[in-house]
Amino acid sequence: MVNSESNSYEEVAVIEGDGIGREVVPAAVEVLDAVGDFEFRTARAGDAVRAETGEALPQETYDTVADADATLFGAAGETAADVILPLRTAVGSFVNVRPARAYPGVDAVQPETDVVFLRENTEGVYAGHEDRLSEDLSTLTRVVTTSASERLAAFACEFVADRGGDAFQVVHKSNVMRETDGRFRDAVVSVADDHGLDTEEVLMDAFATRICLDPTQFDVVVCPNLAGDVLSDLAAGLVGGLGLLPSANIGPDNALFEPVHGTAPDIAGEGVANPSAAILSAAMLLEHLGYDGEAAAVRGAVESVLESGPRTPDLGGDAGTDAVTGAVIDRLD
Ligand code: GGG
Repeated sequence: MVNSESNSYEEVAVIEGDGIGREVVPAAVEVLDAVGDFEFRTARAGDAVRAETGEALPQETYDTVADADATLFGAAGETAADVILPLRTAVGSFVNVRPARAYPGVDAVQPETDVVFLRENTEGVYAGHEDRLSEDLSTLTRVVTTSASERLAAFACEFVADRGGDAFQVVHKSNVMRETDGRFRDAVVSVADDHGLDTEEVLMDAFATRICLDPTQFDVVVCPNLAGDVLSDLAAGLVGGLGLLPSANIGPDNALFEPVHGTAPDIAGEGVANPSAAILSAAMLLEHLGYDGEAAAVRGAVESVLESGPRTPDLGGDAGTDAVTGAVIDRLD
């Protein structure tokens, strides 16, 4: 794929990370290779690199990601905080887009689920201000700024408008965290008002119940950082598991794509990890780079395989990662 500005192949940084990241990322790269020509730049991060070098995220990897047109990342285990958070910073990401949808043919607790979480990606409890104050006491400072909340809300308004919508839900817990979530809610609602969009406020605990009972109430859901992480994993449970959820960490000029799942140490190395979330993340990468046709072809192929192709054990099948990936490639239009 040729970058129109530099007139060279798009550079995609590839970081497998740990555990099943080493199985599902190569699968997604195979699919990208099947739909176009990319300049892949492989880089290392995670538990294994830290064990070898003492550093979970070498500077070289950070630079590779910052310089690439986009990045495909797998998963990090114990070192997640030392890898994922700086990688999101490397691409300047302020929002993590996490679509959770049920697919025909996949056994889902809630087959009508089709929700996109827009997760604030820079602050909240993820800001990293933790302290051990004594043998008995540790604390965590939760950071919420009006500017980050407004930036997320502006993205949400554009995202909703692009989908032809006129409203979104705002999840928070401002009845308890009055200052932080109150600030988040006020900023998001005010930006939506300025854009002429309606918002429905939903307390995050109530949201957890409501989405389990009837996910059709929700479409685009704007969340603080940790709530977005937890609630999207909950939604994964409604649609058939974490093997199905892709994500995009979007920044102003760069982006990083990763399956929502982690390293899955219980099945790592067995060749049975579901590659769908990583391949769907690659589809989001293609769309982000402007290759809408290729993105649609990849999504269509994944959907077709989920409906009537080989499936990995998490979806009740006995196929391996390679068989599912091969079937996706065979079904690309
Ligand atoms: N694929 C990303 C990954 O490693 N997920 C595990 C995890 O701990 N994620 C935390 C987060 O997304 O903030």
